[in-house]
Formats: sequence, C-alpha cells, structure tokens
Amino acid sequence: MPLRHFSVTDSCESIVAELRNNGVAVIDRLIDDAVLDALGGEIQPHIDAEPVGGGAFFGGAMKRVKEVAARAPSAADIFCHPVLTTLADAILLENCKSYRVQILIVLDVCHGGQLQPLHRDIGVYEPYLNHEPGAKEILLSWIVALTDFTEDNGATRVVPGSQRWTRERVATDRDIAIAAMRRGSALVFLGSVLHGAGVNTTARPRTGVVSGYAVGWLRQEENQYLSCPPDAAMRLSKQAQQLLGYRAHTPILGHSGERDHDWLLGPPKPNTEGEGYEEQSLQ
Ligand SMILES: O=C(O)CCC(=O)C(=O)O
Ligand SMILES: [Fe+2]
Repeated sequence: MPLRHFSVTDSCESIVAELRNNGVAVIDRLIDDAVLDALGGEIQPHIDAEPVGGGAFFGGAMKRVKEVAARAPSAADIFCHPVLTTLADAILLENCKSYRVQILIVLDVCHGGQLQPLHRDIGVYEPYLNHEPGAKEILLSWIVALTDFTEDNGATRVVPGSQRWTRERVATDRDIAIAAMRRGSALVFLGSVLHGAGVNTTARPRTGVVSGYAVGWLRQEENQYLSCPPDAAMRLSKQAQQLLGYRAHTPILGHSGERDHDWLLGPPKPNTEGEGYEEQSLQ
C-alpha cells in the first residue's frame, strides 16, 4: 500500500483531504537544511549521551532524547512550521479552541532490535477516553526525518485508513505502508492511525523528531511545564510558548493567577476576574 507524498508547493487543502481520507500523508523536504543542521548540532550531544534500550514497546534498540524544546531551541522552527500548524488548524480546531504540542522527542532507531508494535497515539488516553472510529480527532501526530528514512533503517510503518477500523481488526502486511522519505520530510498522521517504527538493519541510526499536537483540553503526554520550564520557554517565540502549553484553552481551563490566559508567560493582564465563566455552562 503506497503512501501519498506531497511537495511544499502543494496546497494544504489537498494534504488535509488526504489526512481525512487515508489518515496519513508525507510532505517531502518540508524543513530547510539550515534548521535541520542547527537542530542536529543542538541535539547530537544528547543523543550521544543516551543509552540504547527502550524496552519492548520501543523495539529494544532505540535512543529517546526528551526535553527537546529546552535542549534544542531550533525544534521550535519545526513545531511552529506554518504547514504543520495549518494542517492542525484544519483537523483539530473543529474539536477545540487551541491545541498544544503533545510530546517532543528525538528518536534514534539503532541497529538491531525488533519492530515497534503497531499502535495508535491516542492509546495513551485509554481506557479513560475511548475514541470511537469516526469521532472528531484529538491528536495530529507527525515525525520529521533528521536522517533519510528507508525500509532498511527502520522507517515508520503506517496503516492508511486504520482510523476507521474497529479496535479488534489486526493489520496484515498488505495493509502496511513504509514511510520512506528524505531528510527534512514530514510524516503526518491522525492520532487514530496505526503505526510503529521499523527495524534498522544498517550500521547507522535512523533519527527523527517524534511529535504532534493535541486538542488543548486534554492533558499533554509529555509535561512541557517541566520539560521546558518558563526560564527555557522565555527564550522561544510567543507562538512556541503558546504551543508548548503556556496558554489556557479557554479563559478558564488552565488559567493561572493574573496571567494573560492567552499567553501565560506574557505581560500580566489584570482585571480579568470572572472572564469566560459566563460562556461555559458550569452549573
Ligand atoms: O519513530 C517512529 O518511527 C515511530 C515512533 C512512535 O510511533 C512513537 O514513539 O509513538
Ligand atoms: Fe506512535
């Protein structure tokens, strides 16, 4: 089953249509070399310091670097990228007022190891939130390749259309597509789509930024207030701060003190007491 590849000159509408239809799309060469080089320089020492491991869910031969927004400020150029946020606007804003970065890690698939089990990223909310096939999406996941992704080096395996499957249905080899893509490309998929990392049989690691956005009323998978605390977040743009979570979802969901609910690290905005409550049915 082939995956549809788009170029940066294709319209976001056509990519959104593919996401709604097949649940997954690849955007070739989305991220500039300058950003990839800067991010590589910031993150490589952390990759080098990380042990290979990861347990059964991660196939046993992965390095996972966390706290990426604080350690590698260039990552903000990716999670603020206008194409990624335009796709998230289309997919998620019908189910929330704003969305946040769900998780931001760099994942190195190293030689050896096993297939990562196929999974849905929305699985982190089960059994407390059961997302039925066809329900409005709560997550839009993406993986940006920092090295080329090939079938041999552990490119992500993904199951187009699986957002509509019943939870019991098991993918066969014929259902699975390999997200082979060049460095700088982005694999974008609905949080309800089955996927997992492949096995790396080559000598060199396969490196990717694994991330996504979640509707702003859900708890983030990675606690960005600790992974990228205010001191580190202050070095990033206002948009990056808001996407990391320094923004309340509505004036009341996630508010703090006298802070501006829309930009929690911005200048204080007093006299907003009670704002927003009248719009919510809290009885
Ligand atoms: O890196 C990959 O190819 C997939 C990783 C993944 O799906 C995850 O960690 O949730
Ligand atoms: Fe995943």
